[in-house]
Amino acid sequence: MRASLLTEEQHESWDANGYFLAKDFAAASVREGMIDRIVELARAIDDGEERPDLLVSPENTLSDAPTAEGRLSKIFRVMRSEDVFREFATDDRLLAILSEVMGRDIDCFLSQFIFKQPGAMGQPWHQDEWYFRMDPPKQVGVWLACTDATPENGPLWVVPGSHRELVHEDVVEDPRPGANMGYVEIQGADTSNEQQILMTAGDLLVFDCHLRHRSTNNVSDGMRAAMVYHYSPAGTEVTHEFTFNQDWVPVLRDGRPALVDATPVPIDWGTPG
Ligand SMILES: O=C(O)CCC(=O)C(=O)O
Repeated sequence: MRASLLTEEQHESWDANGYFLAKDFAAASVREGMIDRIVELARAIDDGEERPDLLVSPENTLSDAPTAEGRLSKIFRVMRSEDVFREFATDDRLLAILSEVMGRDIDCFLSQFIFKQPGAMGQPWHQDEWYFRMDPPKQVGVWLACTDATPENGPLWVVPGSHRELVHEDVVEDPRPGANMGYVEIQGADTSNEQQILMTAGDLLVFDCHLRHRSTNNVSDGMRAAMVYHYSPAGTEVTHEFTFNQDWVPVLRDGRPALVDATPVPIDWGTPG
C-alpha cells in the first residue's frame, strides 16, 4: 500500500474540521506567474479582446480604479486554456492530495482567480455547496494564496466542523450596497468557533464544500490575491441551473492524470426565458 501523502495532522483536520493546510505548496514563480497572467488578461479584455471562454466579474465598489486589474474581482474558467492555471490544476502533487480525499476519478469544474485590491469587500458566510447543488455533494475546493493572507487584507475565516452540516437554506442576498454579483449570506448559524486562516504566499487550503466560510474586507494598502479551484468526483450530476461559470475538465482517471484538452470552450449561457 502506498504511504499517505497527507500528514496525520492533515488527515485529522480533514475529518474533524473539514479542511487542512498544505504549507509552502506553490513556488513563487507559479503564483507570481498567475498574478502576471491575470493582469495581462484583465488589461487585454478591457482593451476589447474577445474571450468568450472566460467570465470576468468586477469589484463593484472599485469601479473608479485607474487600472483594469484594480477594477477586477474575479476571472472564472481560466483553468482549461491558460497554461499557468491548467498546469497547477493538474500538478501531480495536487492530484495526489485530492485523490486521498476524493478517490481516483476526478474532474475540475470551477476555476477562479480572485483579486482583492485595497478597499475590496469580503465575501459573507456561505457554503460553496449552496451554489453547486451536485449529486453526490462531495465537492472539494483548493484556495492557493498567491500573496500572503493577513488579518488586514481580507483572509478567509472558517467554522471548523461545519462541513458535516447540510446546505443552509436560510440565506439572503448580501445586503451591503455595492456587494459583488452572487454574494449571499447564511442567516442565524452559530459562528462562535470561527477561525481565521492566515496564510503565507504559496500555502494551499483544501476544504470541503459544505464548510461555512467567509472573507473579510481588504483594509490594508496592498492587494490580496488567490487562485481557487473546485473539484468533483467524475460522474457527478449537476442539478443547479446556475452553471455558466463552470467548465468540466477531467483531470484524473483511474488514479492517472488525464490529458486535458486546452481548446477554449465558450461559456454556455443557457436558453433565455
Ligand atoms: O477569497 C475570498 O475572498 C472568498 C473566496 C470564497 O469564499 C470562495 O471561493 O468560496
